[in-house]
Amino acid sequence: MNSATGAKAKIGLIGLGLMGRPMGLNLLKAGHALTVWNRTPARAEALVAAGASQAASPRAAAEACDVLITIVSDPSALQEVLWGKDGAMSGLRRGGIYIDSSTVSPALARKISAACAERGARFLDAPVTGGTWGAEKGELVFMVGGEAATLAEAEAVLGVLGKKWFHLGPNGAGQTIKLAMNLILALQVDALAEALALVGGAGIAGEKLVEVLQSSMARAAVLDVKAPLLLKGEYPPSFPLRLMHKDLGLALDLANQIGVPLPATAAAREIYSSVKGAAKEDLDYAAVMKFWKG
Ligand code: NA7
Repeated sequence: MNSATGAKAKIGLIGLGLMGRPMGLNLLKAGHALTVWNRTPARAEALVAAGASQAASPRAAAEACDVLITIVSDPSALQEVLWGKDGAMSGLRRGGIYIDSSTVSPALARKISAACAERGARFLDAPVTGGTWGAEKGELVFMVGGEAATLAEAEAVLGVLGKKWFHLGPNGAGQTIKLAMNLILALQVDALAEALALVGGAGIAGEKLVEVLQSSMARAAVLDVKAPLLLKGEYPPSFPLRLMHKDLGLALDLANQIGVPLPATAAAREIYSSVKGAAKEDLDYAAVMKFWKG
């Protein structure tokens, strides 16, 4: 099959960080021809060893593919790869599909959508949840904004990277839902850290609290994944705190634009800011516990 999104579709992947690298490996395992580009070229080594081609620029990566995927840190990184020197936007093919899985602002997603339309390319904002674990297992969940017909064509590729996708509305809708979801995750972990600080301060082992929570209405998947990290005080980055901090900022910017107050998010962001400012290394967002425990 050699359609834009068929089993042998040519894929371009820009951004080979914690998420992009395992996603690229899954695309190769599924038999897709893969062209990659990363700002730090050495990070492409594992993928090139597994059969990917390394493009000389974002533009060259876009030119070489039917479906382009980007997954870079933040809005400025994405603007750089799209509109910077030899940017990907100038290489997008007429009729091609471009999927951005970075978490950025809904406004940027709409700006990209308009630029793609001018080139005759189709765009999906498709941020993900599932972290590095989901990226490695091919079990990411995509929150998609864009045309339903474009999503239908992209499903063969999304199905290699994830198990579920939700069509949420026009371009920008995927990013809006992603920011709302991350706001909840940030507050959940912040609340857990705060409660553990209270319990610890009262001389009771944090494990006791977690044990009870697991049998209560406060039970949540985030407890299974993050409570052990908070209890041990070890925070290897799965979803880095710097990125959660960025997402809280994006949620607050959006709230400001549309006039919705987010008081709990604003308070939590200050706490994440404080930990981020003091951190000397890249830590998971579970490190919000350091606000209380240093
Ligand atoms: P990482 O592991 O921090 O990786 C970020 C990627 O973004 C990595 O490939 C970076 O390249 C790239 N990046 C960062 N800034 C730039 C600029 N200015 N230009 C080009 N490329 C850049 O993040 P994750 O993989 O965990 O997450 C990616 C996205 O998914 C993010 O939006 C999350 O919120 C969700 P580098 O290797 O540093 O040269």
